Order: sequence, then structure tokens, then C-alpha cells
Amino acid sequence: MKRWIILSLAGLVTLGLASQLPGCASSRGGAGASAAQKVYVKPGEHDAYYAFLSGGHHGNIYVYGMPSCRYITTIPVFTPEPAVGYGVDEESKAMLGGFTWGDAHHPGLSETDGDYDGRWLFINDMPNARIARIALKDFKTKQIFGPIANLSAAHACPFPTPNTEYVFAASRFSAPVPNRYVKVEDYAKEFRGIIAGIKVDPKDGTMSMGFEILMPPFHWDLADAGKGPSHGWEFFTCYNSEMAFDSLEVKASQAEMDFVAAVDWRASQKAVDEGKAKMIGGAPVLDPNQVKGIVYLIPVPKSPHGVDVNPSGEYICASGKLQADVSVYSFAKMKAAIDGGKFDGDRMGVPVLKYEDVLEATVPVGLGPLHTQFDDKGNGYTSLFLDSQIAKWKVGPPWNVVDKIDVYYSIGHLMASEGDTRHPTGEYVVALNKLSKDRFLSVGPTHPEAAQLIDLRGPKMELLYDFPTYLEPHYAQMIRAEKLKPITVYPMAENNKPGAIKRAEDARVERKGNRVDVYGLVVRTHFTPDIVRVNEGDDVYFHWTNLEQDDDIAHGFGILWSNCNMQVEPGETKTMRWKATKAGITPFYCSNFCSALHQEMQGYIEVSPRGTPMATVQRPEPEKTAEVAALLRTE
Ligand code: K7E
Ligand code: CUA
Repeated sequence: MKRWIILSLAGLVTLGLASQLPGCASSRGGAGASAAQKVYVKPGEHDAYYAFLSGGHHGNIYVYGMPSCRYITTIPVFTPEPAVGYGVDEESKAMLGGFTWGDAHHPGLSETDGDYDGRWLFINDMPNARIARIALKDFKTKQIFGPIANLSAAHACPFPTPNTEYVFAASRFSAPVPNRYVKVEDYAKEFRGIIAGIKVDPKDGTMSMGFEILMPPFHWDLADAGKGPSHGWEFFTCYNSEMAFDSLEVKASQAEMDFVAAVDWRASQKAVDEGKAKMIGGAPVLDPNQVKGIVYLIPVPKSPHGVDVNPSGEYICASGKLQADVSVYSFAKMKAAIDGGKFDGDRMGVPVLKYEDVLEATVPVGLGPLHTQFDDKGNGYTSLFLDSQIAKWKVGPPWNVVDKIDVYYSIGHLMASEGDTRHPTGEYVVALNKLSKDRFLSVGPTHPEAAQLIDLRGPKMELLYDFPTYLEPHYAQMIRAEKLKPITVYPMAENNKPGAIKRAEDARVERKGNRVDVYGLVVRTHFTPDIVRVNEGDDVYFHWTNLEQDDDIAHGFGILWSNCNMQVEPGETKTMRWKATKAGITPFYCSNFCSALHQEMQGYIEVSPRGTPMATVQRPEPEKTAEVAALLRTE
């Protein structure tokens, strides 16, 4: 009984119904209460889904649990993250390649047979044309591929294929290929777009260059992979087929039709393997003027944004954002037109198919359609930016809208549960709204973004919950939680990092000229060594190994008066460089709470004046080492 009252109140408050109480007859057992129950996950229990939200120009990934909408963690990807030292330790610093920002739009979970397999998560950095791979085994960024040669602004990216054979990228802002000085006025003549297919190693996920295709200088916008019958193809929308280079808001909206490009990635890779590509900037580039049968254009009305393939893989749905319809194309019709050689000319060597030949249906969804997701019952859900609504429609005759729901406000992408797979679960969709306006307590002019969880299980869509997100999710994906089995410690036996030591007796400071390497241990609650003696001007590399194998016992390493801080997780070894610029004493400490004696976990760097004689190898006093060794044995 008590629980029911709490739930009702929580529901009323969260849905903002409290103020409507007097006029609301069924308030006690009404929508608020049942909605609250549907998002309620008891303390100590876990959510049914992981949701991965892109961090937009924050350059990372936010992880939420669904349906509770609880924020769980942030995975640093393209942006340094001081708490864990991402971009500070030598390995992650090298991976970031000198960049300190990214604009991440589209998380793409790896797939096997067209279903999420829980192995990796890919995400794009649009401005610097990079793709990152995160291992879902430990939720860490493992590889950043790029900047991809010849490609400017990877927005239609990464959108993995059904067996994660490829991830893709395409130029949103065309530029000269290869990039060189030209007049912007020579846009149509000198600028080109690029569509790139990046191979993914099936065993370890490593990305490498597959092929590039030289495209007309349109603005390549979004993508999706074919599946089922359309497996082997990737689809890309574009706007600005007018090839305007200024005042785009007017000039890029003139033409009746823009395009979806359909890329046969197997034919493209084959052409590269047969030596039909020209190397430009280190990448094999195929020119459709010379290489036939790799890419086709399908006309789409009015500056499309999203393109989405339905779960069966039969239909390609594109939304002209200045139109009120979703245009649905039939893959079978597209194939028939290509095989029959029925083209309507070409654009820079890319054959153009006839709109009527390929179109299956137009669905009058409403104003400003952007993106479509799917459920398990043959419905599509399209976000309507201008109407601030989601339209639910029937994929198949009579191709009609069956329900609509208001969202607050100005929805961009939407994320359905397992919505990009061959088997969406049809339970939830999350509206990723661009504007939150008044939905949350005011925090001044920088508003949070607003996401809304919507239940798809009933005949009508039902709004369950609002939750704020930090700047600025574009797309997101939701995967059933049981598909992920993350590790919680790094097995010590598998630690073969060059800087690793596994016994207190091996702790030491070694010097070669000005370079000093500190091989040390971090174990509750001691740095071994905790006194490090160096010379002014030395380059000091700290290699700390956390020997702990207990859950949740990470140690930190922060150096005063510096930008140096990192976290070392159980079983992990990390290396960080610090420059001894000035003689004196510099304390360091464990910055991550680890035990009752966390406060005592600290040490000193003693920096002597330049040229003070130093032993080539320093070791901690034997009795200290013995103490730590004894401590480790009792572990
Ligand atoms: Cu914001 Cu996919 Cu970059 Cu649409 S994108 S809304
Ligand atoms: Cu180790 Cu705090």
C-alpha cells in the first residue's frame, strides 16, 4: 500500500500532473501512477536495456539504463576526461592524436546476422572525420581511425553492416579532392564528396581503409545499412544537389529532388582489389565515371535528412525535411531498374534511377520528418521536427498513420529498443529532443537537452518519463542488457603491458640520460615507491600497475601543479609523462577514493638541482619492499 502511494506521487510529480490534480478525476489510479510503475526499477535492481547516447560536441558517449532512464556513466571517446585521465596517459593521449574535441553523432552497435551482438560500439567524430571503436567488454575506447583521407565531415557515419563487415563515412561538407587551394566559386568543378567504406576485422574489430568513392559535391548527410534482401548495400542521403556554396539555407532548397545514393559495397571492394582505384592521399579512390556498377542515385523530394531500412530489409525510408511525407522505396524495384538499365542520365558518372520506378509509397506523416525507427509489429515511427511529434505508421498497405504523440520539444533522432536490427523488440522509443525549454529546473541560458521515454507496447504510444541529458545527443541505440557481459577487473595474468611489474621487489626508478622511468605499484593504500628522486629537467615516465583484483578498487595518480591525473583500474598498467621543470618538492596522491586509508595514499617527488649525481637505478628500501610484499601475500 505504502509503495503504491509513493509510486503514485512519483508519477504525478514526474509527469507534471500535480498541478492538474483538482480537475483530474482519475488522478489516483491514472496515467501518472501506471507510467511511474513502468519506469520504476527497485533500488539495487538493474535495467532491462543499456542505452548509448552520443555526446554530440562533448565528443563522447553517455550510458543510461532503460526504462529507469538513470544515467550510469560517460565513456570518453574524442575528448580528454580528467577524472580517469583519458587523453592524459600516454596510450590514450596517442590515440586522441592531438585533438581535444570531437562532434559525435551516431553510435553504431556491432551486429551479427543483423542483430546487435554486444561486442563493440562505433561512433563518428564528424568534423575531424574519425571513427572510434569502444569495446563493450570494458566500456573503453580502443581505436580511433582517421582523420579519414579526402573526407570532410563524417556525418553519415558509422552505420555498421549486418555482420559488421564495414562501417561508413561520407563527406557532409564537400571540399577539393585532394584538398588544395582553389576558388570557392569553382565549387561544382573542383569540389567533390567522398563515400568511404572502412573494413572491420571480424575477430578484434580493428578498422582499416577499404575503399573510397568519388561523389558529386552534394552534402552527404545520413546512412543506413541494407539487410536481408538488401544486405550488401549501404544507403546515403544528401541535400544541396544544387551544389550551392553560399547562403545554403536558400540556395540548397531550390531543387525538387535530392538523392539517396545506393552503394554496392561488395562491388566497390572488388573493384579496389582488382586495382581499379587511384590512390589519393593514401586511400584507394574509385571514380564512378570509370568504374561502373558500384553506386546509383535515387531521387528523393526536398532535402532529405534520415534514411532508414526497415527490419525486413525490403524498404528504404527517406524523409525530405521540407516535405510532409516519408518516401518509401522498394529495394526489389531498385534492383529491377538497375538490372534493366533503366536510368535517367547521371550526375558526375553516377547513374540516376527514375523516382517512379523505385518508389513504393509515400506516407503523409506530418511536418519536418527526420528519422524513422521500427518495432516488431510492422510499424515505423518517424520523428517530426516541426510538429514536435512522433508519427506511428504502417509499413505496408495501406501505408497510413495510425497514431501520433506530442514530444517536448523539437525532436531530432529517436531511438527504439533494438530499433536498427532485424528484430526490434517494440517495447520503447526514446525521443531525443533538441530543445528542453521549461521541462526541468532552470539552470540559466545553457539548457540541458530533453529526452523522453515512450512506451510502444499498447495500441497508443504513451509518454512515460522525461530526463535531461548534457549537450548534445543526436542519435542513440538501445540494446538488451543481457547481451553485455562486461568484465569488472583486468585479469592480472593477461597484463603484458611493457611498463607492468607484478612484485614489490621489481619496483624501481631507472634513468637513461634525461629520461627517468618509474616502475611502481599501487595497492591499498600505498605507492611503491612513494619517494621518487629526479633531477630538474628530467622527463619522468610513471608506469603504475594496480595489482588489485577486487571489484571497484581503482587508484588515482594526481601530481600537484600539473595537468597530470589518471585512474589505474584493478589489474591495469598505465603510463603518464611528467616533466620535472623546477627543483623542489612536488607531492602526488591517490585521487580516487579506494579505502579507509585513501587519504594516506600519497608520495613525494624530490627534484634536485640540474646535474645532481643520481644512481642509474634506485630501489625502495628493502624493508619497505618487504612490507609491501607481505601485504600482497596476505591479499
Ligand atoms: Cu542531429 Cu543524425 Cu547529426 Cu539528425 S543528426 S537530428
Ligand atoms: Cu588509492 Cu585512493
